[in-house]
Amino acid sequence: MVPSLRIASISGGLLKCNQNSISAVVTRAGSWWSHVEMGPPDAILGVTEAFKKDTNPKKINLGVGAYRDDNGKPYVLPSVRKAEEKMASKKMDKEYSPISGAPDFCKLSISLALGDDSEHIKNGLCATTQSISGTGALRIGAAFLNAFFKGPKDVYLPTPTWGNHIPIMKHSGLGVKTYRYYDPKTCGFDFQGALQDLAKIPEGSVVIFHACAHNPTGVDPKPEQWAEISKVVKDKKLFPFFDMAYQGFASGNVDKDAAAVRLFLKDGHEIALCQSYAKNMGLYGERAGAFSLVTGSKDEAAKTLSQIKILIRPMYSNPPVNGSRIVMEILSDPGLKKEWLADVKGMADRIIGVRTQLRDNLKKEGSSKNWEHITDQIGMFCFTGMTHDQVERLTKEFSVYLTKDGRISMAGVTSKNVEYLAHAMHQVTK
Ligand code: IK2
Repeated sequence: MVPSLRIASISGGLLKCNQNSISAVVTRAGSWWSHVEMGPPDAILGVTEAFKKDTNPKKINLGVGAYRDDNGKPYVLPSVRKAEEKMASKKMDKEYSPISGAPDFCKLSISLALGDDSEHIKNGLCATTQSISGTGALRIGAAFLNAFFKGPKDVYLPTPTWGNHIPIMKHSGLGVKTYRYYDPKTCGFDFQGALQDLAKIPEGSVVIFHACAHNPTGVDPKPEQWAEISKVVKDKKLFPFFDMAYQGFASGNVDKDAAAVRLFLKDGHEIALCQSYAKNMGLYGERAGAFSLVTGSKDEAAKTLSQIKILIRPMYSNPPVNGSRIVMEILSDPGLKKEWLADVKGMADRIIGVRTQLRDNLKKEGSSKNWEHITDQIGMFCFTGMTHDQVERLTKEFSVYLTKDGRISMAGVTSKNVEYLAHAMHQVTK
């Protein structure tokens, strides 16, 4: 009944209907969706939409965190190209993947995170599933917490945090609370504030950490600070949930960037872990990632994985195959893996290099402000400290696009646009 009513309303709006309620709705509104209001553009992806409409040849997009080469062009890693050539010659089928993805993909992913010599892996403590990139990993993790976590259903996030963390948690039915993280006075890590807030969290709660290259601030705890954080988390019996979207991208070294995760395991924590291959393999649109629980026993790992699969099945059934095949080609071939590690280091080094260039060019422009945080911060982003008004001027007067919080994606800065960017930043901040 209802579908035929809808067709009638579309083809002329003249309806004769015995169901008074439906008739009233259709007659009044003329359509099923006339009550739906326009939503705001996404805080990050909306920046790219605005950038595309700008006709200024000097325009720069520093909004979304997607790596660009020194010509400002999207970059496909040479190791990824090689993996794709190998895959093409194999003429693979397009069958469905298992619900939790290819078993080898899961094994290779958790090894990359925990290290090849991990005792946790050897002892079978990890429940790993492929996910729709890092976002999907977070969504699976949040769904699992909502279904099975015995403690409070609030998760604690750093302030600020990646813009999508809060909606993902809320969408999964969890509450969101925060702990201090960034200190605007120093443009650095508020270590004391974070420790104080973590110590006040109710026992048995979930706390989310960015494993490295914190987004949006580019501010990471130092190794000795992580050690103290781990201790507070242990004392307060908190459950640590790591989001590792940038392994390799911060320092250029995948082991160094996984140090916090590995330290927590060494300290005896059980953890949740989200991984993404968007940044470190440049597989943004392939949507390859992983979610893991590092549990207390082999039996727990098997049981939790069985429940994770039951949660995934109605969400998207099973993950896409192409991106995970690229990851498997690279991580399972020692020669290709070595080339990939060099590719990751190349990207991280270029970003570290343009940080110095931006800071130096601001000095050359005559800026008397302290821009040391540009080089102190790490990873894809620089949290510049610019105000909303300054960001607005940067966009309006100079066609430089960035998120309203003053975050710059350093990946969009090149040796060709860095002088123009420094000039624009100086003009709006002097
Ligand atoms: N977690 C964090 C902390 C992330 O930064 C991201 C990627 N964000 O990139 C877009 C931006 O901030 O400009 C993710 C998770 C999820 O990434 P993906 O789903 O692409 O793997």
